Amino acid sequence: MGQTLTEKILDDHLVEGELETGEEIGIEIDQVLTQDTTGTMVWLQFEAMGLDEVQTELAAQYCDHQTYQFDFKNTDDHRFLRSAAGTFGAHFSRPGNGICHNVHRENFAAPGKTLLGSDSHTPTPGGLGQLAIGAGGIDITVAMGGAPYYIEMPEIVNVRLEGELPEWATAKDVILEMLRRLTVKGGVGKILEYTGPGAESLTAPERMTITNMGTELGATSSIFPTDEETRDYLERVGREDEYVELQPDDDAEYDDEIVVDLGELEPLIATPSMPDNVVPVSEVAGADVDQVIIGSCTNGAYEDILPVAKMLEGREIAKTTEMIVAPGSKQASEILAREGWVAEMMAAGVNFSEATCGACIGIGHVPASNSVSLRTFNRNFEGRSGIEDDNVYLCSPEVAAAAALAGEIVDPRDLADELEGLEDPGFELPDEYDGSKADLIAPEEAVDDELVKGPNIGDVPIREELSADVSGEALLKMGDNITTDHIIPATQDILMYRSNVPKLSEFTLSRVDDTFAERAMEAGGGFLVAGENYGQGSSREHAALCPMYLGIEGVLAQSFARIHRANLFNFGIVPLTIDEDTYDAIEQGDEIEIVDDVYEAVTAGQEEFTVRVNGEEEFTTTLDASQRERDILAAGGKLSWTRAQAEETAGEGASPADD
Ligand code: MIC
Ligand code: SF4
Repeated sequence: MGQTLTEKILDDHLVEGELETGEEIGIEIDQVLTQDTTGTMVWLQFEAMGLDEVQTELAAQYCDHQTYQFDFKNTDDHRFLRSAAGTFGAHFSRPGNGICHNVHRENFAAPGKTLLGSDSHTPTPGGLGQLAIGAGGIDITVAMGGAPYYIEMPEIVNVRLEGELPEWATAKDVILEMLRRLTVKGGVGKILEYTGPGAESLTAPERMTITNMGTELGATSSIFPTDEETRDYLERVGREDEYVELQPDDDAEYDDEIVVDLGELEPLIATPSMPDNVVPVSEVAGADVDQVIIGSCTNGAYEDILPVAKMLEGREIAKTTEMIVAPGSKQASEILAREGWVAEMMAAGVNFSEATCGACIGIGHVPASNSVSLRTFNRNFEGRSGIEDDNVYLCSPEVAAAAALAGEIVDPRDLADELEGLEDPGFELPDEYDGSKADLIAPEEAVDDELVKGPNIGDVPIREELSADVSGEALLKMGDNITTDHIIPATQDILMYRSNVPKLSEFTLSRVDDTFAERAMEAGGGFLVAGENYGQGSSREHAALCPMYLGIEGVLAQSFARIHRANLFNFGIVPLTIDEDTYDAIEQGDEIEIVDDVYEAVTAGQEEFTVRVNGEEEFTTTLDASQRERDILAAGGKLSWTRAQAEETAGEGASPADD
């Protein structure tokens, strides 16, 4: 039987298990990436594990999320990260050099390689045929130490693209259409493999907009086969020799198939406040727009900004609207500046920003009260922009630019009818991505050889072994689709404590209930109760680490998002799946008790756990986990487990010599 492209890459990297859907597999990781807000924990854990040198082919540390350095704590983090990259052997990308996914695809992403990154949008270079997966920080640490990455073999879905994009429809509309159809949980447990003539018709950067935002579907990863478009992109970034031809076999068997006819797409928009609230732009046309932002790892590349610049050339944006362009990489800014496009945009009224994530997580350009913001980003979770009752829409750069010109949401096709000379700007790559590499420090150029820790860099908290008795209060009951932005927001006031877990923990779930952290501390632990898709969104392990610090022992949810579920195991919190009746029956404040010797049952492979509520009613819950995950959970998390493993191996290694 033929293989899918994903199976081929997995097969090439397989060190344990079989490629059977649902089975746990261990794969070798070639490249890792981390960024400033997850990276500090990655390296602190690297140090705590006693590791001293990166073992993967390549590791890259980016500083991209909080580059304005509002507080010395941010700058201390960046300083620590440079010292860690230098000390342990990773590439270092200075603050302002760009968003990790953009800089990585320009400099390191390679077809056929595996990439693991502590950021949920790590799958971006899937558009270049790289198998890239987002994970929690400690999974990156362990992979950098040379260990395989373990994952449940996902279903592989063939997304067959037919036809070609019509005028004014873009790659962003392809992924918005996928979100409209599948919702934010439709990709959980799946890798989406794009094929067909429509896939061939897209350039590599367009493919990367789609693979980037596959994360919003909850997918493990998204990938395209390689072809002349891939080669063309690699040639333009000066790495043509890294091209490898990769295609699924003609008789490859997929678990499912979705067909999207590109020819039928039109400009789409995700309305507040979920990326899957997708409608045609025309449906919301006429709404006043106060702010427009072009940027992010989804649509912040040179190729995404150029169409905007062309649309704005010789025009001015509406007086009622502010427009910000925040490029995904400094290289994009540099090329646009050399070509004169930055000046054109400035003349049109654009506020041109440094290359950063920034506004995407509410750091800078926070919208005004009761205002509408149109962004080319990937997430519009409520409050993520930095103001609680925000109205953030997600759309293509073309739709965003049209709104800036009109001062209201408008279908760019209608605006083109109105504005003389306004044409679909098309999609163009620069001849060469020839920006400076001054902000990249290769391991051999390292300027530090020891860790530099400012006062904000704390210790890594460690949980004790799982106990036999797990009981406590249901401290908080939440609904469906709770995001990690609810659990630990990434806005500036909170983000600066990412390296200081005791302080950061004070903000845990504050967006849902600002008394939570205090109540949890007072109670000395307890449970969280949630509906479907708990923990969707980012990879931030702090969303498990902080509840762990507050003493949370278990989460009862109808379903979990993939990365967050792994993070719960990694920090020793028991994730139990409940059905709808159980969810309905449990109230906040109820006393919960797991009626088993939990340590014994977890390690013995028991799947069903009885949960007693208020000493009376009993419900059956499920722990769906591999033996490895169970052992990690029982050990109190991945740090303790990995240390114990290392001691065991050292012990075994020592005994023959002792004899
Ligand atoms: C995000 O888009 O939410 C982030 C900020 O990039 C996160 C990482 C983090 O929280 O540090 C992600 O996507 O994993
Ligand atoms: Fe940065 Fe936003 Fe991309 Fe996350 S989604 S990496 S915050 S640009």
